Amino acid sequence: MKHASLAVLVAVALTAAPLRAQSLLYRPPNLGGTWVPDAGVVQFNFVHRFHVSEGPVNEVQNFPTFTFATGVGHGLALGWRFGTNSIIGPGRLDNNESEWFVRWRAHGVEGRDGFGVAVTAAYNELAQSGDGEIGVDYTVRRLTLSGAVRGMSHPFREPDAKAALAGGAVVRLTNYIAMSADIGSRVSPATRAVWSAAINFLIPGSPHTFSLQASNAATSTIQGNSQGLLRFDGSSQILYGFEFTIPLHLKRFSPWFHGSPKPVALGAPAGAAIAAEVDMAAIKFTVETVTISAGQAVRWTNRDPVEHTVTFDGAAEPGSPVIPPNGSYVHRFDKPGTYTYHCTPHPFMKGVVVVK
Ligand SMILES: [Cu+2]
Repeated sequence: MKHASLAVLVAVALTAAPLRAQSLLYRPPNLGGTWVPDAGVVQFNFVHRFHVSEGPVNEVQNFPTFTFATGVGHGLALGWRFGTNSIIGPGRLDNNESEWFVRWRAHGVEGRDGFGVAVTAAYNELAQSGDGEIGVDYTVRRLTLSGAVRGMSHPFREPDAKAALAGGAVVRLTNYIAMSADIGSRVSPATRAVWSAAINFLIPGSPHTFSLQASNAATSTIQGNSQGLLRFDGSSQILYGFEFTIPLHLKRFSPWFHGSPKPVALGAPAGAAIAAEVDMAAIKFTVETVTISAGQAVRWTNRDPVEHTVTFDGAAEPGSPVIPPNGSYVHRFDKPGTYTYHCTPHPFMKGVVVVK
């Protein structure tokens, strides 16, 4: 039963309706990009970078940054980033960096050819700084070019406002794999420039993207992305790590709050007797093989919180539309034969109808 619930959870997490979502295939690591989640979507991105300090201790130093953002419609997003081991803080005792932001996508759609423009206003609590970014990108087929202009009222707790510039590119080698890199710097005073390079993946059949990256930037905030991390001897500190992006479609959690949905009956027995029942539960057809006579019908009932289909291999029979949770589907078989079928969203779900 434990395994069944786990299978359901995994399937719920992986069966997102639209795959269009904030994606590392359109954004190099240290650029905010122009993405804004759709209304009703909570975006959770997790960047984790680390380095191993030089001997004798060889301690791993971690630099995680969490991003939460939600779309509120009209191209607007509200978000919060939280990073630790920030280089903005006054010392090792106070180095948790928190940045609140509002982003408005003024133009364009992520992943579509053409220009995208987003304006971000932020407040960095650690630096006590009002920050802003204008992000622009241009996508043409497999290439996305990105740029950003940033302003910070108190960068790294300094008294005077300063600007930073950054630019980068993503090249999509396939629909699932991309390479990306960027470079950025504060305009003045001359501080260590920031850079990153990454290989980015879209996880097939999911809305999740993942990247493996190297960079000299610590936290992934407007300020953190504007200045490189230095070693004690003044040389650049290279960090390695990954980013994982998770869009959560709130609509998918509605069964938690609304009880079981109303039964929906699809298909029709067309005057035939229902000779076999097959439940869909725990992402499986609970009866693998049913045997009926020609002219009889089978009824499938979805007991899962996710959608399924009954799709015949080689389109031997028409097959069902999407069967919602608590929905059922009836189909009558007129010709003897062995009909193998599967579920389109979960191709590992398989069953057989033998008609004598
Ligand atoms: Cu399914």
